[in-house]
Amino acid sequence: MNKILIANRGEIALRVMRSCREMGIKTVAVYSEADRHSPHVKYADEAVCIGPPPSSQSYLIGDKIIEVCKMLGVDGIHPGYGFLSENASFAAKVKEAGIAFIGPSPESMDIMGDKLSAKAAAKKYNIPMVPGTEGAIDDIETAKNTAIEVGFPILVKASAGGGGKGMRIVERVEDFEEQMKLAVSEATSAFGNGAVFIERYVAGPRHIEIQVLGDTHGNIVYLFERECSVQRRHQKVVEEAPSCVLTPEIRKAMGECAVNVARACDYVGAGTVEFLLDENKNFYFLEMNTRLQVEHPVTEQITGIDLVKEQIKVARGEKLSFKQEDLQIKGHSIEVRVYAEDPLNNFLPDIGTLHTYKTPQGLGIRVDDGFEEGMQIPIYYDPMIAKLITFGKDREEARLRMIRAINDYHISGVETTLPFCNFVMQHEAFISGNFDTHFVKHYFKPDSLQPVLNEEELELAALAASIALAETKKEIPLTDGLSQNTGNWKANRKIFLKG
Ligand code: MV4
Repeated sequence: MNKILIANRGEIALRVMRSCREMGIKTVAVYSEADRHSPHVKYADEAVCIGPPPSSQSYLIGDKIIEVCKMLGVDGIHPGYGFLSENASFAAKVKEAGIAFIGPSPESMDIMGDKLSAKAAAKKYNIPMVPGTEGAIDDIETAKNTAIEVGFPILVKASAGGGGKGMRIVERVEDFEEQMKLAVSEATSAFGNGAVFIERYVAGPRHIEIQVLGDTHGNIVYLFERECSVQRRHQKVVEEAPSCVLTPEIRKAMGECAVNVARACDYVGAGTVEFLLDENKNFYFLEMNTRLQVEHPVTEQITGIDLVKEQIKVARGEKLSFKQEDLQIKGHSIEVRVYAEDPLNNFLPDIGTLHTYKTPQGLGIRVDDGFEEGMQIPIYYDPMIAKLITFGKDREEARLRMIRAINDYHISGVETTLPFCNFVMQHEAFISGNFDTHFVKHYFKPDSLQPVLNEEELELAALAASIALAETKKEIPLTDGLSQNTGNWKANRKIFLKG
């Protein structure tokens, strides 16, 4: 493979290109008119504009991207995540054009793209799954009986959904019929497929996913887990590896199940198998994501494996160069997603210009970003500015390093989720590891971001303020410690008077 086109933008396009360059492979960027000056365009060996800013007119036009490949003699396409990455018909067209799709086969994508067919495939390998209906519901009365059997509350899920889309909790049998019908009509309009099924609702679960990697020779390994429980409305906020709740035995059992799920669809390339872990540490297979995920860097940090390089080697038909026994977890890694969103304003996207943009540096810090100082954040795409990743010998070192890195990250011009990430890092539940998917809902209120002082601290602060005032005869600015992320958090607290 001599030339790879990256059918994506931003940080992931850059991240893929870096691995290509290390492998001596030429890179081609595609970009929309909104991304003309983006780092991924500058970094690539060649770059082609494929259309206007909306992704429906650029990054999602598979045929145009294939045309570019033919024009420039490209022999592989890396889809990144999002956009065309899980589009089986695009993968098939790429293959037909004689170009390698750096990802799984269209058949694997089809099986795993539908939750019911994914569960049916997994069932052959005795993978633990949440009790519920086996196929799509076609008869309300039968479904109601199943719901009574598994016990309320239950979840109605759309088979074509995923990532939380098309899910409904039903608390009482009286509500079942109405909620079911609503779920079917929602699924029909959102996915063009009204198939829904039932599962028992697992309350307060942890979301743990396993990274897998398969080659074209039938070898599949697992690269351990990522803990992704800290999320807000199905949007992951913090991810880490390893999870602090898995024992070596559960890790091995989950890893082997994940490999079997991959085997169930003859998986090739990098993929992720999602599980729920309940309070008693029982795990249940949920779905498989057939792409490289946003949070893949934490796995790279703890295993030392470049997942993009492995994807490319597998796409070239090479055998995996390591076996399961060769893999081990070294250290701990945490990732936070830095979004241009305002945590004080219900995480509303805050688009604008990055007037200041200084990234943290030093041992154990990795920043995967796709922006530079002075750039505008386009309104057309996901508002993620960067992924901030730390690595340490253990969880506490990675966590303290993350707090340091967040404080060394200077962004002005847009509000970001950095203060929110800092809140998570300092929260007792995160520190102890005792949290689940309801972390944000349970603990976060916009007030949490304002450093509130206790009585004694307030008196001291007032005293300090009066002394300072007397000395300088200048007003001391009250800071909420949030509007700017300059300097360290503690120093930034200065004085905050409630009310
Ligand atoms: C569940 C569940 C509880 N019980 N299934 C949401 C995303 C999708 N992948 C599956 N999801 C869930 N499925 C049963 N039977 C709770 C969730 C869920 C969740 C899962 C992972 C991460 C965050 C979540 C937030 C809310 C609900």
